[in-house]
Amino acid sequence: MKTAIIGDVHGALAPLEALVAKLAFTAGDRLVFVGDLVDKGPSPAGVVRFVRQLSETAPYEVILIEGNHEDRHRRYYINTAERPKVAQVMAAEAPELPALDAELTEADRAYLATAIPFLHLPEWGALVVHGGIPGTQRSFPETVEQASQWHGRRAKAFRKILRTRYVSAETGKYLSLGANQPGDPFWAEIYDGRFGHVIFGHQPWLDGPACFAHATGIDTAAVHGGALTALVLPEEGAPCFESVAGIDYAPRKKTDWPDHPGGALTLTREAEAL
Ligand SMILES: [Mn+2]
Repeated sequence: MKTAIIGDVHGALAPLEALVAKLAFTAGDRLVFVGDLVDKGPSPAGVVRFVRQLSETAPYEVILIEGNHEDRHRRYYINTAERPKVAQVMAAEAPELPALDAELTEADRAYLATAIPFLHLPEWGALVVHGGIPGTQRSFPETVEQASQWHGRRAKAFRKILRTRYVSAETGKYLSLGANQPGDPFWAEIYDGRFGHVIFGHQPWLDGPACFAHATGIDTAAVHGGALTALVLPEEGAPCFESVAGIDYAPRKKTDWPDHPGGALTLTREAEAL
């Protein structure tokens, strides 16, 4: 049984089809998406449909981790029913919200609602999240069920795992997009492995997967002229990356991207289990 975790797809349907074919899954394998199936690329609804149909028909397990882009579409959809004026403002600022909303079927929406916020991979001492781990985070739920029982401030703080990029150099605290100052580190640069080796998306890396001491970034900028990448954790032997060419479709906001760490994959099967 192998597990493959695919980075941010962002509507890049043709690269996704090519990568899934290349991964040659067999019955009993496990395919995990790190989140952000939608937005930016040419076929967000097509990607949702493709992944949903895989989950319904493939002889292997398909797991979707929730990305911040799934989260904003979910909030928009709730607002269209409960707070139409808020939805109108959101739609005016982000036309991709109503555009995708119009294309998704009830089945697609129901599938997106199965997304989970994280996945533990105990055999690898690893944890999959979309964004990252703020330096202030002191505990991590053992199960998705446990996390779903958190409410209020605790739940809100926990949702930062969908969005974390930079953290405060002094406190390790989560910084919202654009709030970082020179010297504030990308979260994975200072993450000490306290919750295991973290496999994450969210931050595109044009120079290939980003291998930190206790974290691996697998969003290789599939819609920004990079590649679509999977981290493959085989039944036996060492983990490796598989990738296919992406598309050059969405503008790159390269100015605020962190430096690529270089180096090789640090994840090993011998990693201490949680
Ligand atoms: Mn993304």
